[in-house]
Amino acid sequence: ETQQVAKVRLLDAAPTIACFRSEVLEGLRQPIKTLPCKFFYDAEGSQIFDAICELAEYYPTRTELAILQQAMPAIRHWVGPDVRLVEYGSGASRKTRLLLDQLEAPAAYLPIDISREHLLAASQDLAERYPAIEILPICADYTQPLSLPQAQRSVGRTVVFYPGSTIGNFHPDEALSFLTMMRELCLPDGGVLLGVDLKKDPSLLHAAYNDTAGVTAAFNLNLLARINRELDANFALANFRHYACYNPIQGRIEMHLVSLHDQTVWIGDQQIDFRRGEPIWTECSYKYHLQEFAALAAQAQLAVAEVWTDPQNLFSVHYLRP
Ligand code: AVJ
Repeated sequence: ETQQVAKVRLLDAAPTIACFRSEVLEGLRQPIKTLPCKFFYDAEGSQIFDAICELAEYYPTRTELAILQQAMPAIRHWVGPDVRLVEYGSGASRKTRLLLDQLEAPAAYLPIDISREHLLAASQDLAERYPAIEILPICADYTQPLSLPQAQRSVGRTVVFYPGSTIGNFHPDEALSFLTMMRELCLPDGGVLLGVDLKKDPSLLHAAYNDTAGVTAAFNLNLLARINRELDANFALANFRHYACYNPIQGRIEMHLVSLHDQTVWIGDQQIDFRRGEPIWTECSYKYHLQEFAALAAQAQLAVAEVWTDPQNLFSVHYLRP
């Protein structure tokens, strides 16, 4: 018996080790040490992130899935037939399956993710599940300019899928540029289907980023473990503490790794000094009011065609049009 394994060709533009090293060193040499959150997602980090999505405290994933499920008939109407679906930060592509199952004969799916192994596994799975859809995975840091491959089949409009409230990882000015880029991609008659986490009781937000099982802490600390693995560094993970808090003035979760002591860390031959209590800022996750987000989209010349929320108004899904 022969087993048919669908083959997918990966377009690999992943950041090199040299890029990773220079961005890490640049971040750690700032007066306020920072590390870009995109580097959370190595093979290990992507697995830990998938575990976060299953946590009782982490409401966004299941809430967004439920919203998408409910909104599917309307989404199908907005998106229409023969679409080229482009997804940024596709990860395990779990939410995408809903779309690929229920859209009207989608022609091509282009998942873009920085995490190569994760992307390949998800793409292979999708290629087997959806033989009629052209699957074109791209491994890349999508915060950098990126040209997308042509789909073989002639396709209709381009729709961008950007779930998970990953837009919240950008500062508002960066979010605006990213929205502008997505607008250009979906011109003239496509759209952007995106998830946005909403402002709410800060204790709910606090719990979502400080789960009792410590999975989010492990996700945060994995960044240091990754630097050790890939850049010949010697971070002692026990010397850093996961710290996440909601800043209601900025409207964002801030995630940090706080040095518990005065200490020196080596990254190859580069010395980095930490004071006791000094943070490395690893992530922000902005939360929006619906009107705030609509105003940001409008600045990028995107109009909210329709917006869906859950009954508790925890999370929102927007269909934006140029
Ligand atoms: C991937 C951006 C949606 O900000 O909530 C989860 C990442 N960080 N727990 C978020 C994350 C800590 C997540 N996003």
